[in-house]
Amino acid sequence: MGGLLSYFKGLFGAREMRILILGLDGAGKTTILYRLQVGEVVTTIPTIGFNVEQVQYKNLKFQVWDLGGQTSIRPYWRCYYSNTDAIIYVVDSADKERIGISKDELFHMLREEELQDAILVVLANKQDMAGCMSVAEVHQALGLDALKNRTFQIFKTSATKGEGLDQAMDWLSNALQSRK
Ligand code: G3D
Ligand code: MG
Repeated sequence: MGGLLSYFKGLFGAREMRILILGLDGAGKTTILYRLQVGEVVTTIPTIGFNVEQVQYKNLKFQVWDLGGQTSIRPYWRCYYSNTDAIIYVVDSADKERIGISKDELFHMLREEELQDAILVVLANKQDMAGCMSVAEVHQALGLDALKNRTFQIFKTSATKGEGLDQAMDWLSNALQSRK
């Protein structure tokens, strides 16, 4: 079992746990999925036409797709929301132009009935890039102070350098275990 996933070992054997990794295209989601090192990433394209990447290790299932863009397919995302235990929301901290869109997508998604109990981890990714927003600036730009009744934490990461992901996954694993 690879590096990051070892944080989740206390969850193995429990019921199936579903974790969604979401965010705008280019945020770093696929990079993070591969960093989990859980064997093969399987990409499926549902008939409605968006890519869903998935890895499963024991009872842990991670699913990834891009938010934003085409609004016509948005209703179909719902097919994937049920029984979601956690959302890892990935933000490109260097993309100041689209941070507003990222915020809108996040809050749109959090309104879904099926996601009311999901734990939220926000990753302010690409912290290695010059001139990027700090974690405090990302927090502010996403309007995270408005979150209510949500188990939530934000972390700064660099997915390509592998920095910050340990802390985030450690926190998430603990949050999931305290709910098990
Ligand atoms: P997505 O799956 O959310 O669409 P990807 O995003 O994981 O495909 O990443 C998009 C691009 O950003 C990739 O570069 C990837 O290497 C890069 N990237 C991801 N995370 C980081 C990071 O923390 N820092 C930096 N500097 N780059 C990152 P390419 O060039 O392959 O398009
Ligand atoms: Mg991707």
